Amino acid sequence: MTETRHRTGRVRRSLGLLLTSALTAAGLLVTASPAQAESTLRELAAQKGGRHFGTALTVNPLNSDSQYRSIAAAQFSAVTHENEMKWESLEPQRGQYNWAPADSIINFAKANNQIVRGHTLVWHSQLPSWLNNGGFNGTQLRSLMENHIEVVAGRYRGDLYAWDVVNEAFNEDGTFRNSIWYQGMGRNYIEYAFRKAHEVDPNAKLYINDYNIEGINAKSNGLYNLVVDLLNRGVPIHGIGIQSHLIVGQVPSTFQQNIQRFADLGLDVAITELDIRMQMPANSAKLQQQANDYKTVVNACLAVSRCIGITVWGIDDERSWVPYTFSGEGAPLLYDGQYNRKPAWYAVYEALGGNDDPGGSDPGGSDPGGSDPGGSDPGGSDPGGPSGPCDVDYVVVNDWGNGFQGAIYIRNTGSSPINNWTLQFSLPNVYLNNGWNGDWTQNGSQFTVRAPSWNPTIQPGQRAELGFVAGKNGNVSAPNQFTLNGNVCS
Ligand code: 9MR
Repeated sequence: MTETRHRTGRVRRSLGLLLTSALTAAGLLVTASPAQAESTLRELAAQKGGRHFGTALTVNPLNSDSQYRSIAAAQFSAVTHENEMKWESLEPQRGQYNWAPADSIINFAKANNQIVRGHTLVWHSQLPSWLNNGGFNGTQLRSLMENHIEVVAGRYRGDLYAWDVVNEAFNEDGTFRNSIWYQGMGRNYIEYAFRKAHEVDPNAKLYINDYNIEGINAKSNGLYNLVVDLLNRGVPIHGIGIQSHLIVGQVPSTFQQNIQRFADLGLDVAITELDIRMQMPANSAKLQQQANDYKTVVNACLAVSRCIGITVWGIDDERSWVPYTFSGEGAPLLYDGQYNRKPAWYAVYEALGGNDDPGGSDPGGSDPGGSDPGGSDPGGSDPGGPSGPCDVDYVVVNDWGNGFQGAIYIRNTGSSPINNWTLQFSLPNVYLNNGWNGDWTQNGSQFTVRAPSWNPTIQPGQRAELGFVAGKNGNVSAPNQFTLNGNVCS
């Protein structure tokens, strides 16, 4: 279940024209590419002070979809059950427990050396109807809650790194949510829950978790005041879970400062449910903004030593909760519905310190990026021209026979910014369907990509990442040559 570690379908331009052509003609391009290690997100996060990079999993694709499983294992070092550990999932009828779905995710995590965040013990939502509609009084609710913690945290004692003991206890204005727990016990339910969880699983890190607490605002202030009070009274609370269900272009400017103020209380902070949604349809500008937003969030966490990890709320856009909940919104995650890496994936990769060019795909059960549209050398015309301060990598991300997805990385290897660039190359037998992170045009086999207006400059040492989807008519080879503003790139 380990990820293939070479870059499939990747052409390193610096292999040289002759060698590339010869290998391409021989159909050996993929196997002849130097096998280079590509860091995974989990490895990179571990190198950043032992942080985790996690995801939420659901049992259905996990048990039926080998590509989902493969990415889950390869890229992530922490796992949260998206729904399987919630009270209604575990105890749908009073006293009748359904452990199998939760267990299978735990077993997957163990097999893949992943930590598990337990989600969640005490919440107002996804409660079984026997509990919601049971008409219980405060004393009964306390005993039901403490019994639930005993049974569930007891069963998984030693398996979990952390528990979200209490989830979503606050209203937006910083007052306590009027949940059945609050109605029955007032704010004391929070203290009771933490004390019981600590008694049952003394080694687990105990978190309070919430959304819309990313920036400094009324809600995060309410949480802050509660936590100060709990700490003053010796309640065993160890961490703040900042869910981070965000909207493209709206990462709060005080995110890092807010993480820091909780860390300064001596608590761990984790980003527990990160996703960044957008109005559909997605386009390249939104995807680029989303990539920048992911980078901002990762950087905010990395800047605070007690921000110990980041979990994204799912693997791919198609299986995300977002489109089912916010009408007209979607595409919030790092992979699209076909498990292609999005610009956000690369942004996270770079923010975590990845500096070897990653390949274009995560090989799944069957390697989707394993076939290169090789074939005969197209013998593209050589436009000549001076060589420029640029290095271009061309990657076949995915090839499905009559079409493929490609990525092109343009690195500025010079010492001054490259503004308003134009990239040109020849790609016979290909017809463009869609290109992103630039304005793409095709004239016969000649392709031109102009810098997008929202991101016209490549700074020295930085790179621009372009993507495209194209149909093909016959054999397709990697372009022989790229020019940037008329200069030939290496
Ligand atoms: O992603 C979960 C979705 O599948 C469920 O239908 C939903 C039900 O409330 O819960 C979602 O997960 C939530 C998480 O447990 C707590 N924070 C907000 C998450 C998104 O709603």
